[in-house]
Amino acid sequence: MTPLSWTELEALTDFEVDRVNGPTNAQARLRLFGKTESDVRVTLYRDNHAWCPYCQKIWLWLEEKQIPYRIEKVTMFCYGEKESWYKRKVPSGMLPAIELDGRIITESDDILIALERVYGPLGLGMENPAVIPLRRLERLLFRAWCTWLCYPASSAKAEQHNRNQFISVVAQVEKALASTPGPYFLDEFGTADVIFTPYVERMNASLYYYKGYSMREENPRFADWFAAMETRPTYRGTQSDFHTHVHDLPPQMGGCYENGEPQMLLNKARVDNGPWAGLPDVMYPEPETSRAEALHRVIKHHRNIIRVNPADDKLFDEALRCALTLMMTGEVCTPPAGSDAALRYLRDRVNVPRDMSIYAAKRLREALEETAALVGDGQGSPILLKHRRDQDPANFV
Ligand SMILES: N[C@@H](CCC(=O)N[C@@H](CS)C(=O)NCC(=O)O)C(=O)O
Repeated sequence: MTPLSWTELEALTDFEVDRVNGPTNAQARLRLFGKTESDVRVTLYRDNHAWCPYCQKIWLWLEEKQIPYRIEKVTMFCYGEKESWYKRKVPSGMLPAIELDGRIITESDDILIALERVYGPLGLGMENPAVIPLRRLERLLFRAWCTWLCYPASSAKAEQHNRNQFISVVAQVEKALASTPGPYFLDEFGTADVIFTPYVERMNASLYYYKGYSMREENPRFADWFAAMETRPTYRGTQSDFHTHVHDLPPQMGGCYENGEPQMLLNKARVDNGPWAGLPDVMYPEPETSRAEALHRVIKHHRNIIRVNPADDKLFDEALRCALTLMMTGEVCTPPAGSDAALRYLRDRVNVPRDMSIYAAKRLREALEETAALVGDGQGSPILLKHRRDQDPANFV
């Protein structure tokens, strides 16, 4: 069959969310939580793609506390040129930063402490004696993760040693989680949970893909904690997927090293080529709106999506509509010959939560892959490891 036109596709989605007052989302520039603009005292400077872990920490905290705030997006060095207006505010160019009543504050921990002074803590606060050892444990886990993931192991023995080191710190995390009756780090959800969130999300993704180790599936307390986090609409709005993280981390971390083991190779193939359903990056049930959301987001940006794709515009326009037609109607529609690489180029560049939420992205990647497979096994240009200037936001304006 011939693919639906853009107008016909548009009629198949009524997905719309209130970016300002509705659920947590990566596209908002202003968050009010039902209050007015005159209540805004905070601006959060965070990266365009929601790749920066320390930004996620502040973002999640503001969402949990429902503090009215503005969002200004800034480019990270790994994917483009840092904005000169930002360097005037923050000469190092580092993210995140906030402007609170006109005062610039950097360093995520200092930002949370400053916010607590104005708005009160989230559960137990940063300097609470119960939270301080958990903050230390988070850094210990972070270092063990970096040592395993971000340096080449000199031998199989060294690789095993780094793995054991990491697993021994995870055991301490399991113990901390087991010491409270609920799923969270302390009796009530709070700052400590927010602090662990960004990197454990990245550990879960990167160790699955580069080391064949499924943190979420091998650690029951951690699994319960993750499941509890996923009940929170705030976390769902900031949550990324395996595909996004395994490809955003190498340029940020200066490299991620595969161990080449059989399980690792299987995991890697699955994250890159699908099937994406059932990966342990998300476990809450799929919302009914996931396809409509994916369609809505692609339609909104389709001109740029087509323009930045290396393929011929007309060819890719038709191929993309074939994939969207399949996603929405289940009707198989063969794309033009030679469009397989172009479809997979997009499959590899869908980003969560920047572009859409986790299940929407799984549906879109799946439709792009199934459509590409009808005409060939051509791959898009490889995702780069040293930088990601293919993602320069300037190309998407
Ligand atoms: N200690 C800082 C670390 C912040 C940090 O490392 N930020 C990275 C991004 S995750 C950054 O801004 N790098 C500069 C860039 O990538 O442009 C904090 O906690 O805020």
